[in-house]
Amino acid sequence: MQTKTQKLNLFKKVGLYPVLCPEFARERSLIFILNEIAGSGAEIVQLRMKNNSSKEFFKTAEKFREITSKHNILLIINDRADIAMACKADGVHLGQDDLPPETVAKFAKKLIIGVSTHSPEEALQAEKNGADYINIGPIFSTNTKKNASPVGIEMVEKVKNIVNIPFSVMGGIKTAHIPDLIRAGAMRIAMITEISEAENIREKFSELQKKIR
Ligand code: 3NM
Repeated sequence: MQTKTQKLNLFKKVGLYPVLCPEFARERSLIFILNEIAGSGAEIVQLRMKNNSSKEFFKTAEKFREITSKHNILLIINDRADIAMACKADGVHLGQDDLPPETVAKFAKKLIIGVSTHSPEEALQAEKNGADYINIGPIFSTNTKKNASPVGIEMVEKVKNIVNIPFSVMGGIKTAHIPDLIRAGAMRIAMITEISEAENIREKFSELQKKIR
């Protein structure tokens, strides 16, 4: 079992950050997609299940833990610190309406805590409240998260100058956006549909990894 510091060191090295949800999988199972990216050298994966029961979420999380452990992949659970702890994940990713990071940090001492942020103010607040990393987004408009306005690449430049914790970027990011995002200072690029809805997931994953590294 790794310490939180060891997990955070691995997190800092992450380039591509795939997020898997059943709704954006083109009818393929999440386990199939996870195996595809695990075989392509994934370093991290986030499991996001917004429309399933707690039991279904937990059962899938347990399977994810088994596979990610075999491949030394960091496992982050979306929204649910309880499920993250129950399946022995490496971290939890919290939205603005989930438990606050400072609360989760009190009872989940070994979890990496990520927080979704949508403005410089939220980014600063998340850092102050004990987030280990933040996500900045949505960078571009996306059908995956329809009710949020895009913040643009300018937000990356702003936030990177004011926070000291690592950050990822997400939202509407496609392969062609990567060079501009890297130029703006983004080192960790999170994606749902560009990866999970790709015809050939392994091929897409390798292409993205090459662009990021
Ligand atoms: N959260 P895609 S953007 C789930 O900015 C989610 O907090 C975001 O999906 C945020 O890569 C987003 O398919 C959708 O656009 C990301």
